[in-house]
Amino acid sequence: MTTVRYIADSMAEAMFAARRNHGMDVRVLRAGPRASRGRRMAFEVVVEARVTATASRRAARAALARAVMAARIAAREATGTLEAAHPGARDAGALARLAARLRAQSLPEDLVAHVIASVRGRLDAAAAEEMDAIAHAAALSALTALMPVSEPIAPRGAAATGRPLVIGVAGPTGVGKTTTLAKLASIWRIDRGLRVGIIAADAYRVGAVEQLRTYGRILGVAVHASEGPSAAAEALARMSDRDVVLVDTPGRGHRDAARIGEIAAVLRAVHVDETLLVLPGASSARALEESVDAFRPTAPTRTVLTKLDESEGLGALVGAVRRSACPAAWFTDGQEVPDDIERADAAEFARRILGRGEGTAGAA
Ligand SMILES: Nc1nc2c(ncn2[C@@H]2O[C@H](COP(=O)(O)OP(=O)(O)O)[C@@H](O)[C@H]2O)c(=O)[nH]1
Ligand SMILES: [Mg+2]
Repeated sequence: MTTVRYIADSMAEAMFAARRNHGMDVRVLRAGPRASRGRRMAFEVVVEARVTATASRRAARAALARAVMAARIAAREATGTLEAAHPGARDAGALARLAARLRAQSLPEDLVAHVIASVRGRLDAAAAEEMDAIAHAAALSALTALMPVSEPIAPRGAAATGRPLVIGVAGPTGVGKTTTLAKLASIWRIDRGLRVGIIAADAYRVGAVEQLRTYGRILGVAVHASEGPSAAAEALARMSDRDVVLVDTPGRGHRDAARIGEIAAVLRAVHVDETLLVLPGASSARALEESVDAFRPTAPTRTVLTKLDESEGLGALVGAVRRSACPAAWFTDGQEVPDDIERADAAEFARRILGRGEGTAGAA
């Protein structure tokens, strides 16, 4: 058996490095303080080195990044071509193929009409052989403009503000709330060195608190469980020295108005600065709309779009985000903590809807 040793100034850092390279369920053979070298205390984690998919995933990501760059250049060139083009015939074929692609991606019908109208205006001026490329570029810019996005939240630290930034996470069951919270906690704790706290509010489901405590242990982040609004407020009071406190809430069925009211009461009790509404890609347009409406009492300020890797109908999310009136702040596209999260990018989302390949030609 091959083993790998991680040595760091803190247990959390050593464990984090090990999990980052070997995955969340790596076998830990030894973890603890290390005979001190000089005056500094060190910690070590020894894990079993199995062949993991991490390297190939990195390679795939790099390839994806190159493909995105190529698409970006192609789109820019297509736009340039359009500007230089002379008036010509309209191409119903390119528009029909584009509309079919958008419908296949569950973009709401009114938004399909909007995109097609914008594209038609630009095709009027295009030559026949470049219709699809120009339709693709025009659709890309029309779709990009339809998706509201915001900068991700960047906590400034309690020293600057005198209190923790409090961020609630709400949404239906199983959409990725707890996973997303762990990704954010990890980024802020490990990458930015902030003091992070987690409150597991109303975590009635067996295992829900345990899931958070596991992340808490790995990240060196305190996790307090609480039941009801006043207990949540007490938990927050115990974390007043933190830079940022994340409040996890249990999922509720979107028809469960009473329970959603309880979640809203908890979030009010801790005076949240922001509430993230988590919406999954792998969900129907109808279910997403119902969730957006049902969770309005929790007063969300931004959306997080999860499970983009599992969805074939991303257009439905454009409709849902617009309906919520809360811009998207992050996208997630996998289960891996903390890797599979990125800042929301409207152009990137439009590209995912249209497909990254050869334009709209083969898309229907
Ligand atoms: N494929 C994929 N799975 C995810 C993503 N985010 C979370 N999950 C998985 O979805 C399941 C439910 O996640 P969890 O965070 O417990 O959802 P919660 O009930 O909303 O807190 C877990 O198996 C996660 O690993 C994502 O972006 N992509
Ligand atoms: Mg959860």
